[in-house]
Amino acid sequence: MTTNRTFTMLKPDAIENGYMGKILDMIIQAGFQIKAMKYTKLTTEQARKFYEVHAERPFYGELVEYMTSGPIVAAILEKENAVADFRALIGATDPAEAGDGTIRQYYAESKGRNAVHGSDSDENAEIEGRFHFSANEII
Ligand code: IDP
Ligand code: MG
Repeated sequence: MTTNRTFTMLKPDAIENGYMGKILDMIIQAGFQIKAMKYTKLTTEQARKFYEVHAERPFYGELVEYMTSGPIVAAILEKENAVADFRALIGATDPAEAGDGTIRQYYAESKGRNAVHGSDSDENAEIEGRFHFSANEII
């Protein structure tokens, strides 16, 4: 069941810049079904935990600060081949390298403030979805 799901966040820059509706529309038009969704703001503790894997990277502090700087939209998405197809839809981490028609090409500001998160594996999709949603919040 979880193999066809991925997890996303519309990041603070995307919300701040008024792209929430446009990005959600691209996600829906690309065939993803929303299985859970919330508009929320991460605490420092949540952001540190979510990005724990990057704790040793030089940008970790900046990343945590950015991800707690404003509201986000968190969502679990379902589609065949969800993880890979969603990574294709969002494009490369750095918008300068993101392909034509990708969400990051259209809406990201920079490699750090890059508008949207997408899980990188089925396993992480499951972990990240559970981090943000309890079972009764998932449709
Ligand atoms: P991804 O979001 O494309 O999977 P990751 O390498 O997993 O990229 O990095 C997680 C997040 O950390 C990125 O989306 C971005 O917000 C931030 N980040 C990654 N590399 C840099 C960097 O070199 N400078 C600042 N922030 C970065
Ligand atoms: Mg990643």
